[in-house]
Amino acid sequence: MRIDVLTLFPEMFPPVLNASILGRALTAGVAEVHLHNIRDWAADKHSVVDDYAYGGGPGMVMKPEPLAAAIEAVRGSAKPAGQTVLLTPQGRLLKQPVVDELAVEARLILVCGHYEGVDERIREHFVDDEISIGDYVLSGGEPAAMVVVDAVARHQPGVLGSELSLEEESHAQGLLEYPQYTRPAMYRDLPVPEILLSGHHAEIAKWRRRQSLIRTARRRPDLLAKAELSEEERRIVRDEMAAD
Ligand code: 4H7
Repeated sequence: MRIDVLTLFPEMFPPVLNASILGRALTAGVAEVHLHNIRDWAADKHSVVDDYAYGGGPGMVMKPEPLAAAIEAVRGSAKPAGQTVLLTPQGRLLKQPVVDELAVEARLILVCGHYEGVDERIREHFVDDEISIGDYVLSGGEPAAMVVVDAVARHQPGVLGSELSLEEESHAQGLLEYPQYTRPAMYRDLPVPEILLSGHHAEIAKWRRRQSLIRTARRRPDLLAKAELSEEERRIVRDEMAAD
């Protein structure tokens, strides 16, 4: 997969992209990220990319010409062109199914807005999709683009964890993950749950499933509406919700 990022601040990306599992995946060539500075497409000698808002009001708006030129140039630089996505608080919310949808594309162009936003004609005519990573405001789209790159790269074959089937991944099932422990078995006076040391794999699987259900019922009951649960699992959830 190839991801092109259009931004006024390309220097924000390498420290994040080169670290950890994501860094290893990109170095291994599992996905390519190409960074482009929108300012390189500004036409005037001062490389102006923003202007006052028509109708007045505070703050500046990203001018259409440099953005449109950047999108057209980058779209033309590889085939197939792929989806052009603007990161914006007004986009559709990024959930795992949206990540899965983006992850199967051969190419993605991520557009990062700044100032008070981008000229509406860009959204309408140069962008295929608008995505929000959550209901909060950022000063620029860059952190949101990094979230998309990370979430999408995890799905590429060869990335640690990507061989886990969607069946197995708890979030894909609409449940929160079970609690994790590692050595030592006793840390200060805090023991690891006995069952995890028992070697009884079937019992451990049952315990973990139960923990996922209890956690989801307590912390994210909204997720349970879509989760596929057995009758026994529904009973566990009911009991947990009643135990206040
Ligand atoms: C495009 C349009 C994404 C990009 C407007 C981006 C939150 C998210 C931005 C804006 C983002 C998200 C400009 C709107 C600055 C807010 C104060 C960049 N914020 N902005 N305004 N939730 N900001 O995914």
